[in-house]
Amino acid sequence: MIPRTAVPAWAAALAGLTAAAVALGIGQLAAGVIGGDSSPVVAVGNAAVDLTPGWLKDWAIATFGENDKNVLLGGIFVVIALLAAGFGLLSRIRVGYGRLALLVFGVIGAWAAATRPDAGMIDILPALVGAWAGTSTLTRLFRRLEPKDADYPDRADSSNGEPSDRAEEQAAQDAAGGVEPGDHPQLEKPPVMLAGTRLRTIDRRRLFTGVATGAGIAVAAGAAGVWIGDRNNVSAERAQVAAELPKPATPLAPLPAGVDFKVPNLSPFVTPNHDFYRVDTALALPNVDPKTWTLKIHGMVDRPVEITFADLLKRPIIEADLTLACVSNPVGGPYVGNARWLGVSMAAVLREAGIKAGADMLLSTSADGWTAGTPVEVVMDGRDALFAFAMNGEPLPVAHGFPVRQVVPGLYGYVSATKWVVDVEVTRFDQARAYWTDRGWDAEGPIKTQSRIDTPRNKTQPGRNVIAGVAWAQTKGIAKVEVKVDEGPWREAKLAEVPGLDTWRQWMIEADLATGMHTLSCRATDETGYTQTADGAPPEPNGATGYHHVLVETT
Ligand SMILES: Nc1nc2c(c(=O)[nH]1)N[C@H]1C(S)=C(S)[C@@H](COP(=O)(O)O)O[C@H]1N2
Ligand SMILES: [Mo]
Repeated sequence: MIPRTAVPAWAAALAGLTAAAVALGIGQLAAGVIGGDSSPVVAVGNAAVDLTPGWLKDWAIATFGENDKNVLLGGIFVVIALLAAGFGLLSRIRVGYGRLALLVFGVIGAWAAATRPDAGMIDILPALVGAWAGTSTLTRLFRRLEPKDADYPDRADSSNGEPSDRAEEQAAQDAAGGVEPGDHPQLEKPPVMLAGTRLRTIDRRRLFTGVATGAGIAVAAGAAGVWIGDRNNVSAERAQVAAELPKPATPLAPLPAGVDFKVPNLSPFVTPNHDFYRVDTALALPNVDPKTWTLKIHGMVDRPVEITFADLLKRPIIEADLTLACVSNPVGGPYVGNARWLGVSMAAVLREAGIKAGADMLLSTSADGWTAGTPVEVVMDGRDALFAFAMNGEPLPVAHGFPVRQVVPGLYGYVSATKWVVDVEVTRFDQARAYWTDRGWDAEGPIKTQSRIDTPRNKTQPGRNVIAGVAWAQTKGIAKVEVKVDEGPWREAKLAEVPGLDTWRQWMIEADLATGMHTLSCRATDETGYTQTADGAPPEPNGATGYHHVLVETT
């Protein structure tokens, strides 16, 4: 049987979209009032991130870089819009179907919100309240869409009518009071829509005022929700930490002037916080209040320890220059940065807890449920592994782990640099698996000796050129960087000074480049005497290798 599709498809789709917009807006408002990160869209997005297979995530990071989250959110909105239009079309058959579809969608949103690691039962409310608002919008809009006018046989006849049918139906509608001639006093010929085999009219003005009202409610509620939600953010707490930032027990000497060649387009030795690369799985940044933050150390320990933020700041404070690198960084890529950190020795805290024999892994967990597995031995070997709370003289930016994160020299971030860290379980590699280990990456991730050309990158002028970049081999130190132009000899670059072994090191060299295309290559040798391998490997499963080559054109 052909459904009674009296409502034109575009109008039904528009009603569906409006209903979904109201659902999202009201959901956002509820999320703002409740607090936390329970916005249904964000929850669905986070669940999508977690359910995404590793290879797809790697592809997204490689393709969209730090924009991957915006692309994902954009994609989620597109999917929601398509579904919403579909729900509208479904409602043409029966409004109840559209309502049901919206409710199911709300339940999925509620499920996504409730299963976030930092969620409580209350976090199901925004999605459910939103779905309820959406279904009621849908019903109202469809009520406005009910055809008030009968067919216009005179028009239909000229196209493809079956006059007798139509006359019958006309009579039926008249009998049911379906004709309200007063509805269109201003129109001689009301808009006529072709729907199914019948011609129908809808009252566009009523529809559009309904849609406009819905859109207004959606925008106002959504904006209010975001505004209220923002009050939960921790910028005030961060400012307070900034005002009381403690001093290190033994402050580092100021950085030597020679750390920075100050060559244009060469990465500065210290990466400003706002330029520091960001890689994480969080769609909405966790807002962790230092006043309620605690860090639990438990598992294979003699005495479980729980530390408050105030306790942490009272411990001996260590200052360290160290370069963080992401395992996803391709050769020549941007996911590496250097900062001066303030923190507390992880080893000291762990010694206090007393690590039991046989434990070889520290499974750290963030406020949003992400995990990293770090070798016990690495953290205890005397390097500056920190529970860090400051970066370049400021409390950690929220995006970089406020109030506390781990940083461990010599390990890629995915096995060590847990942001918003709240829990460390002392365990064993054969008993626990961390977030990325379940997604195709190695359980252990020592940083590989690497070098990168920062300038020139694609075009330059002929003649004398400065070629410059950075190289890193944290905990080992960079001993030598060599540069090659086309098939010329490897020439040793000049190295900048460094404050220690845990940071990257700038290098530069001058070269004469004739007009045309040139391939520049670089390779680093660390203080152990190891020269980075020329063999190319992708980031997965344990870090990219190969020389960085740059093709430049001199014009
Ligand atoms: N909570 C949390 N911490 C995390 C991650 C994450 O996804 N969630 N990503 C890790 C990875 S893969 C890297 S490379 C570093 C990046 O730190 P940054 O964003 O401060 O540069 O954080 C690590 N810490
Ligand atoms: Mo990473």
